[in-house]
Amino acid sequence: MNHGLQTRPRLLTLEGGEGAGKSTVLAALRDALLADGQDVVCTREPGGTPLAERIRELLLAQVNEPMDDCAELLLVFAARAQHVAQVILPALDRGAWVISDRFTDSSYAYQGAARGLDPDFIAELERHAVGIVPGLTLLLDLDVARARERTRGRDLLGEAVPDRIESERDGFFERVRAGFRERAARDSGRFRVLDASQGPEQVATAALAALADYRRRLA
Ligand code: Z5A
Repeated sequence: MNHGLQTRPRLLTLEGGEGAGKSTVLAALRDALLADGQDVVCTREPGGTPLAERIRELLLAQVNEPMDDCAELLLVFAARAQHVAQVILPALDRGAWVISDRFTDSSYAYQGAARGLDPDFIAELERHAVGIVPGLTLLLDLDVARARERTRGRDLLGEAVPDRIESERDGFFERVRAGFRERAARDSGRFRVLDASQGPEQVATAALAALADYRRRLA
């Protein structure tokens, strides 16, 4: 499945639909690694560098012009190429752990499974513009109705206004979820699927157990 790609064991990624709790889990993983004296870099996609964050703004802005699906895919990969070159590879090369809130699996799920773009084309971009895969990916799996409840609660608190992608219909997010689950099933050595419908503490405990198990296997 990883033809032409290099697995980087210290690259950890969090994946899942909106509101699955990735940011919450990322903080728990970071704290555990820091407590163990490790060098840790936390980052996110789309974004992670000033230029890539500007591409993120383009991707998420609600503007009065529909974004072409292929333009969306290429923007996501432009941001990722910059992120990998400027942040991820330098950190990995000095021996740090990198935890990224989303990475290439999101492109297969959102632009591939949900938008319907050719996964072989995505794989081609991955080979040329990214070149690496994480050693461990935690998929926070949550049904769409529950994810909606969580993000609606946050929006009502005035913390956020739905962006261009969040404004998609439920069918889109069902396809995103199915896309992630299919990738996890096909690459079970790299993925750990966590039940994200549990409370934050239980999800964090499961994520920490997955990390501890992974580190034991690496040692
Ligand atoms: N995108 C793409 O299309 N292609 C790509 O290649 C990439 C991305 C990389 C921005 O990503 C968008 O870019 C995203 C996919 C697309 N669009 N969507 N949808 P993002 O990661 O910035 O956006 P997001 O996934 O929507 O972020 P999020 O809503 O913040 O999700 P989260 O980080 O997984 O959740 P959270 O912030 O930790 O928690 C959300 C809320 O739920 C918050 O109020 C928490 O307090 C609460 N929460 C968290 N965990 C729990 C549990 N366990 N129980 C109850 N409540 C909880």
